[in-house]
Amino acid sequence: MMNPTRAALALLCAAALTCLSACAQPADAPATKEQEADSAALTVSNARVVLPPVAGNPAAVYFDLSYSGTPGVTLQDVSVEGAGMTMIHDYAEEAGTMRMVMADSVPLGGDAPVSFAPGGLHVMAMEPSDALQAGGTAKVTLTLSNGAVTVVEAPVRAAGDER
Ligand SMILES: [Cu+2]
Repeated sequence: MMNPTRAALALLCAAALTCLSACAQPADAPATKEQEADSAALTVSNARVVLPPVAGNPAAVYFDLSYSGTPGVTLQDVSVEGAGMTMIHDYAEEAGTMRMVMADSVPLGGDAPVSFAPGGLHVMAMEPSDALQAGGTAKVTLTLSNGAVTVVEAPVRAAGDER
């Protein structure tokens, strides 16, 4: 179950998105050799989509990333088929309480894996549709700052499942 603090944060999260709807999507363009190489350099493991306890609230997406491509590249955007717009969030301590904050882009590389996990970095996917059902899968698309795109099939979990 989602604890009350987390539920409150999820609500804040939903409220925060109204002013951010102008989020730019990368244009569709043919992949260059470098982008293809960088897609190959990104390994996405343990991806999962966790549905909200209350219908209409954002779903959360977690995964582990390791990256061995061009230095200086960041994770720019994550989209979830069957959900609305997404935001990359992190938690930060502010005046003694943990608050959810925007993480616009996440640096990759340096052989250091990046983990999106409960209580830390996560993707919030707004307005998850009925297409996202616990026990099913969802297509999750990760776009890097150089345009490289990686798509993974992530299992969809119910709110009460292990996150
Ligand atoms: Cu969030």
